[in-house]
Amino acid sequence: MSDDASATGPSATDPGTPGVGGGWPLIEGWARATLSPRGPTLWQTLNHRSACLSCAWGTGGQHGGFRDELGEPLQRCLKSVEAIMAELQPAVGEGVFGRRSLAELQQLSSLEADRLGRLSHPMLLREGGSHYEPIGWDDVFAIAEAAFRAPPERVASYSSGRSSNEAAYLLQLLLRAMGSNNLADCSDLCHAPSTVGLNAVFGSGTSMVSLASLQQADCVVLVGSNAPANHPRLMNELIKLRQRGGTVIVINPVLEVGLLRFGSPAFPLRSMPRGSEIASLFLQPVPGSDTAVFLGLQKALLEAGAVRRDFLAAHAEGWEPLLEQLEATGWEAITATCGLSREELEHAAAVIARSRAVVFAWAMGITHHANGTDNVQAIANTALLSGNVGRPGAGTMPIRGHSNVQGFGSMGVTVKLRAEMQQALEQLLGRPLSRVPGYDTRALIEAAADGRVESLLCLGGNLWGANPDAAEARRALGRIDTILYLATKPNQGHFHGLAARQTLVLPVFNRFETPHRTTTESGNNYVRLNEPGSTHLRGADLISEVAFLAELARRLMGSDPIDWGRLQDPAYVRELIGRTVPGYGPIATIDATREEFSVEGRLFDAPRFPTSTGKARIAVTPLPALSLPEPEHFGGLPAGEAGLVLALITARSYGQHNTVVYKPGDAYRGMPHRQTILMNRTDLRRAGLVAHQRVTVQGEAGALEQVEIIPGEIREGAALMFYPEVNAIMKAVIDPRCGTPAFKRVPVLVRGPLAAGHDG
Ligand SMILES: Nc1nc2c(c(=O)[nH]1)N[C@H]1C(S)=C(S)[C@@H](COP(=O)(O)OP(=O)(O)OC[C@H]3O[C@@H](n4cnc5c(=O)[nH]c(N)nc54)[C@H](O)[C@@H]3O)O[C@H]1N2
Ligand SMILES: Nc1nc2c(c(=O)[nH]1)N[C@H]1C(S)=C(S)[C@@H](COP(=O)(O)OP(=O)(O)OC[C@H]3O[C@@H](n4cnc5c(=O)[nH]c(N)nc54)[C@H](O)[C@@H]3O)O[C@H]1N2
Ligand code: SF4
Ligand SMILES: [Mo]
Repeated sequence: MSDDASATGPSATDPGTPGVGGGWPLIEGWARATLSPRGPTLWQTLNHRSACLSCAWGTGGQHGGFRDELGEPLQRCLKSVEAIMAELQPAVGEGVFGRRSLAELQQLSSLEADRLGRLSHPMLLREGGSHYEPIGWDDVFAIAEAAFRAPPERVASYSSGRSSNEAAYLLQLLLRAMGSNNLADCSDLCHAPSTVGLNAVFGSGTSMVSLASLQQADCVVLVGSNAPANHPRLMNELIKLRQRGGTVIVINPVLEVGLLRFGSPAFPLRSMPRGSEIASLFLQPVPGSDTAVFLGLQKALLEAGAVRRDFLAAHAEGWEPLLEQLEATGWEAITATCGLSREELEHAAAVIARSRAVVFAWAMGITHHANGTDNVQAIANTALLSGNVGRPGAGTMPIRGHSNVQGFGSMGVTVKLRAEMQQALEQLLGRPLSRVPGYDTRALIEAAADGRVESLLCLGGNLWGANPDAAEARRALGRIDTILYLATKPNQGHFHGLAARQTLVLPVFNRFETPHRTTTESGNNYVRLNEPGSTHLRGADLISEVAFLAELARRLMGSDPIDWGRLQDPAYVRELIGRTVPGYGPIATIDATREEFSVEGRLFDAPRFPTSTGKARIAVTPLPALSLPEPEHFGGLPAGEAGLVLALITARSYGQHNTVVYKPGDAYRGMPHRQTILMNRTDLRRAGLVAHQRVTVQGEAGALEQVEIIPGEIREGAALMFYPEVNAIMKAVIDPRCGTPAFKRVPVLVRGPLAAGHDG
């Protein structure tokens, strides 16, 4: 731990790594992009009235490209630029797919696949074919129509949260009208534990904190989030919070440099020169132990007499058994599980207790665990025990991933459809929806592997690359008859995730190019209106996602029971959304009003929740039992080799968006290329390995060779590698409550020749 992080922080990292997150490399990045040949189009796009493509923090829309929902200026980050620049690439060169065989395309790295350029024409790969070949839209629709006439339980979709609300709504309406609930979505691999956990506690599965409310907090507890890389604008809020005297408690096994200090171009004079201090207190727990951390914080609150019993009595139920659990659980059990000291936990609890309004925020470090849903509930319980929900400046705030992933959930792209929306859809369609439970993403892979899926429509994303055990994913997808990939750019999934009979790759407009208006929802429940745009791709044959889905539905169902042809009109789609999606009423008239809005019923200014009693429902969260297998589990250590078993965190570098790599290195963590593993120096000494040695990293599904060891500020017993490459070697335990893989605690054996001079 570093109390007052400035004392121990940056200087402790390897020489050569920056001591500040953000900072001048951001300015250089903007300058490089601006001066490139695509610079003018980049700036046009940045100023276009549409939401940023990249993360769900949300920027842009009707307020203008650079403004947030409060109208504050300068709210775009370099990640936004990276995402736009990738979309502004020229089309994949003419004849590239004709010349390059599938075998060659399969050799491409993620970065190389992305750098092929934008998809511009529909393509088909036939069974046994060696090349993707061009195909016309009429033939595409004929194939798609035939494929989706399969029995409803044998059709499925997968989606990624970049598309619009309108496309998402049509996708689920199409599948549900056909009688299928198989609506797998990237959120199954992401924040599903947040949705399930928060729904269990509060009856609402999203953030209860708006941007305006966050600005009233005097303490933020930031857990399992690398916001400097993945939600850079949140850093501005943390800088402002510190400047008004507030406290930031960071909980993360990795001492991420940008969480210690961050230089933000939004504050050129105050923050850029040396960076602003972010963490007031940094706790480095064992990966996967956050429930223990929060039980420790709750126990410390209880022992300090800081549990708000009056608040609990009035606004919560089920809290008595939790207090009993806290009394019955010894400090020894808590500290042995999470690896933090009692003093550290008591200190952090005291900060929470004396703060006026605390926001608890988290990302994948919390959800990517076998007990991810418990982790979320343990956080929610802590917020309740300390009285930090249901008033401005306080509450629970999952930091969502993709820029419209939350909109997909609101639109009903989920296997856990809320009763209210189910009823509304049944009324709209005039018949009951199927009661057969749908496949979430992991269930989809299993069903496909068993030969139970015939046709799959992928609305964006990279289903192959996002799943653990790449060989298993490839085999599973290979048993599906027909796969349709709607995408803006090629990715490795289009070359490895191939169907048995036919695979189609279909080019779509991205958000700022779509020729009609669309909407998106941010992680803080703010619905943005995106204006129509146009594409720079001359002579390209792109389709809008709404047009594609409405036409497929019309061919399959005509006007039964609704006029699917009319759904080509996005304003009509919005009308239906307004009628059937809870909290979305204002969208029905947004074309006329142009007024963006917060989804109704999500932000709580008073401690009354949408549960049957209006009270929050506290449930006990069990202390996790964490252990790692012995080397023998991986076949043991060969003679002459040193090594050890570690809990591997698989995460994003500073230069990628999910499975799409933009830049190979990660300067902030001192990892110069992607074949690296971040390890603690004590572990290296203990195992007899040395810095920069090339080792084998062996997981339960395979091994990666020649991986360079990078020593760094990561907790003992833990290591970090980059996804998606590492998905080739790992299997993942699944959180049984939501189907999310434990991507952040993967057992691996790290082994290599015993370092000279080490006696084992
Ligand atoms: N630039 C950029 N922006 C993105 C994305 C991107 O790839 N690139 N992806 C988008 C998406 S879909 C998502 S979901 C988000 C992801 O945003 P993040 O969740 O910030 O991304 P990860 O890289 O998965 O990093 C998780 C962090 O959790 C920490 N961690 C790991 N294990 C544990 C643990 O057991 N406990 C705790 N407390 N911490 C832990 C890691 O050290 C790391 O700092 O970002 C979104 N925004
Ligand atoms: N080991 C490990 N695995 C992980 C994770 C991890 O931390 N560790 N993180 C998980 C998480 S949080 C997530 S969210 C998933 C991400 O999984 P996905 O969402 O499936 O993957 P992405 O890489 O975001 O998908 C990128 C592709 O989307 C397409 N695309 C981009 N914009 C558009 C658009 O507007 N429309 C359409 N139709 N297509 C578009 C492009 O073709 C691009 O190549 O990965 C998960 N997998
Ligand atoms: S923080 Fe997220 S939404 Fe805001 S500009 Fe950066 S990538 Fe876009
Ligand atoms: Mo995600």
